[in-house]
Amino acid sequence: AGAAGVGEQVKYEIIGIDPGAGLMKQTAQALKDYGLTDWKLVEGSGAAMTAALDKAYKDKKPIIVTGWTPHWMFAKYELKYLQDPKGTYGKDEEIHTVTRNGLNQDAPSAYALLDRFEWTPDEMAVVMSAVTEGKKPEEAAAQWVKDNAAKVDAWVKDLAKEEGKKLKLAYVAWDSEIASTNVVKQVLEQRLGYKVDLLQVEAGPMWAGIADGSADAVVAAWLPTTHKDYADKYKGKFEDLGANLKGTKLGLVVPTYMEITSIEDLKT
Ligand code: PBE
Repeated sequence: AGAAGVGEQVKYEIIGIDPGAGLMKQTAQALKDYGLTDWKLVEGSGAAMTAALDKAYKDKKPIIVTGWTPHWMFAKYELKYLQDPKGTYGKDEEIHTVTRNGLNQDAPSAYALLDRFEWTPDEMAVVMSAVTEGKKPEEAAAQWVKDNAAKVDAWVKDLAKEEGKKLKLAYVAWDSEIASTNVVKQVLEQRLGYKVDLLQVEAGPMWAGIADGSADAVVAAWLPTTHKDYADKYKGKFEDLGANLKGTKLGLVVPTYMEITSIEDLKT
């Protein structure tokens, strides 16, 4: 059996995530670009997507999900990205740190730490895996900070403590961002004395919060493509501190036991 029938096997459904995610917009665009008019993108959440994947995988059933790297699912399951010959999912994507305007004046040490915060997909994977295995995100992040003291030392070098000062970090409950946001919170609290609140929101409110100043910073901005609409909408109302992680990827993901290799194979 080849590609034929894959649509019927999965009921012409692609398992998506939260509707505000850039990945959802890109996938809606992919359905257009590849002429997949019969297909439906199912809205849900990151957690619902991985639950559906887990269930299908255990039964060796076909499934197509929207996926991204870094993500623990690539370590837990044997998966592959479907090729994207039309380039709908962009390339050279990075995760950026973005702050509200004026944070530099109001919380200079936090701002400097946020500017220096940068890590690798492998480092993020350590935190993500611990969370998947049942650790609380806060504990997993605290453990990582403890185990990577030298790296953290460099991030906070020569920065003054700002004991008791409050800071709000907004994020979306994507597994990658749960990891990064919790690590930054731990560093701000343990090393710089801040009192950090985490605001878990959808992608739209996350960007709106930075633009209107109700949130101080996010380490969850995927640029230049995935969150382009948000970045364009709030241009001038936030500060982009650059990449905190490089080596990302987005697209349609399937278990390797499925024979299809390209998004084009869905059009049969
Ligand atoms: N993601 C994970 C997000 C950014 C981080 C790829 C699901 C998005 O699509 O907006």
